Amino acid sequence: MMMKRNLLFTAVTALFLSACGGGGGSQTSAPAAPASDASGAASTAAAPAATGELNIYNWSDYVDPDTVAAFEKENGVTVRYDYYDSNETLEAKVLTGKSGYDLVAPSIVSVGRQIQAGAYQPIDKSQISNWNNIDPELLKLMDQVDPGNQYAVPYFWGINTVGINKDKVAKALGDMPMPENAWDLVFKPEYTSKLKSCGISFFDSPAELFPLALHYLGKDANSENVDDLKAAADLLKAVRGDVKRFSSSGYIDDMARGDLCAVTGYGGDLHIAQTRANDANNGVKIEVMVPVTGVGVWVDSFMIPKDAANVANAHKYINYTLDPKVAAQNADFVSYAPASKPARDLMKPEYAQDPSIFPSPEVMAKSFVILPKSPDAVKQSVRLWQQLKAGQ
Ligand code: SPD
Repeated sequence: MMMKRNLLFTAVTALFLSACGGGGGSQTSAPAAPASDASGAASTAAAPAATGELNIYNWSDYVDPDTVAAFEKENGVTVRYDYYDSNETLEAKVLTGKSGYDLVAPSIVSVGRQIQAGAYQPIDKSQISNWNNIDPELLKLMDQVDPGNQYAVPYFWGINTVGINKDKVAKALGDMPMPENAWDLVFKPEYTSKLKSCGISFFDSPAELFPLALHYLGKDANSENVDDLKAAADLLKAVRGDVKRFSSSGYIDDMARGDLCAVTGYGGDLHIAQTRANDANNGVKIEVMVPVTGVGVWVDSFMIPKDAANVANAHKYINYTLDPKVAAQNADFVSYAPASKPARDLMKPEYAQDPSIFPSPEVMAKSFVILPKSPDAVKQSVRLWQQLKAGQ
């Protein structure tokens, strides 16, 4: 297990060391369920058992509605698109074996376990002509949980970090200067006691929050040691009373409205909050911070559930999202780093060069990949999490 963890870390460091430039921009509206107008263009691809439908279950705020609409139009396929905001929710559905979906997008933390549980069917790479666009470092990283890259096709990767409402934080801190380590804002009582007045939000997921707390304490972010997990829970308990809400997606609009001032969040989602505030012209200035002590890193991949009914369309959609132009437009909307490597150069420059979307090698060297945990460690962290939320 330790060797696997080291390999994962080495691979992710290589990913960021090898990163190169591109550009960015984004839209404001929440990605509503795409129009379901299958306008008919007959598919020309020679795919087996072509159907007219595709059922996707993916993270919220994780696709440009235009990407889906264009796919529907080009392929004569009607897409049903549903959303989740945690790996736990997705896992509960795919492990039943009757998900009702043709495509889902778990994070690296869940991929290995779900493959072993028999939840997925292998990808037919002959149907993914854009396969070679995938960043090889991402494939190397995913190979550690999906040997041979047989089941999972990377979509986006990103970071777990801190976002702030600059003016509200400055006002709440008063004479107190901003900390050098941005994690202090959410994990250190001296700061949280002040920021409580303008609203702190934490991820509503032990799998996201415990690694951040462990890393903050200087421990292995992926530690499964019971004492380490208890220490992380104690850290969180010390600031629990200052936390206004636990949310893994609702914080986006709360931040954009100015109802929260310091949150743990997904990097791209914090950018979406920033864009929504800018578009609303409401004076809310959001900063997506990149703490010098590092961030949590993840990769989300498309996978085809065992019970998928529209397998050919699932392959077509995966292939479509890897097209550099499509991937760049989609990435500009969701503000995450696309798995399609050539897409970065086609993104708007302010995103392609944004260190909170493509972190620097220095930050990456201090960061960690959120890795799979043993069932016992998951049970233990869930137990501690429930106590924390209950205020015990
Ligand atoms: N709104 C899209 C959020 C994507 C989050 N990816 C998963 C991160 C798992 N640690």
